[in-house]
Amino acid sequence: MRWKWHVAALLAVCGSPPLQAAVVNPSFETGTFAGWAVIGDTTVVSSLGTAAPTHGTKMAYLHTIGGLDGFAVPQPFLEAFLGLAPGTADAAFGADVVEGSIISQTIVNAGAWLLSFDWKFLTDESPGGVPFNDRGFFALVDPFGALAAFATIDTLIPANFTAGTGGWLHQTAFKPAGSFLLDKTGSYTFYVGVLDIDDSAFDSALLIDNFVLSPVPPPPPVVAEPASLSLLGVGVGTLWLGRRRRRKAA
Ligand SMILES: [Ca+2]
Ligand SMILES: [Ca+2]
Repeated sequence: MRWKWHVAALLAVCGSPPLQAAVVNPSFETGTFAGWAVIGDTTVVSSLGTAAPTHGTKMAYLHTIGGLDGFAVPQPFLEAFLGLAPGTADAAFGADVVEGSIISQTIVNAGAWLLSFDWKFLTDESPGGVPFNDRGFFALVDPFGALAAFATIDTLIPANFTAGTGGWLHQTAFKPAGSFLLDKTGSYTFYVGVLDIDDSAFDSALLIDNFVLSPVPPPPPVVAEPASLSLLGVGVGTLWLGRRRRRKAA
């Protein structure tokens, strides 16, 4: 998938989120979207039915309905927010994007870091249904405007779902979305959102929490292979026996 991202255009459209060397408000514990750019219907909650934050006491809640702090917005507004050229969201997502809600943040990167977070997808669509494959998505855009990582959580696999909560018919587990590499120097922008696909008759939602930037772990230390260890053991044993013999002979 090749997306044409225009981060500069994005910043012009939705205002410039502050640049920072870490994720600001990474677990939504302020109870707000401080540090984030948002579009659509987004809010911060302490719980949703039986669903609880995976870190702290707050989490982000995005959905494709209207009525909380705003309304899910149609495709042209999503494209502007994402820095996509008008009319290109369908090609970018490989589906008929109808409406949605997205949050975003920009990080100034130096060195090599892994970005991770948790998400839970909830839907009134029937899991396994095609079309109407609503989805949550994550997109990471590197300092050169290229798509560096992309992940989705969607309705395609019924086995991923249990009975829903918080007024939703179906839900996935609240699980890690993955670890995404930032290894170029400069500004990365990442987006997490939920999209209504094909129509707006049945809605979907996304719970998001616990953004963490971790240093890329160093390569594991080189350990001697078992064969080498046994050879070393033989050598030490021989040496010890040799000394013993010499001492006895003396
Ligand atoms: Ca939290
Ligand atoms: Ca839908």
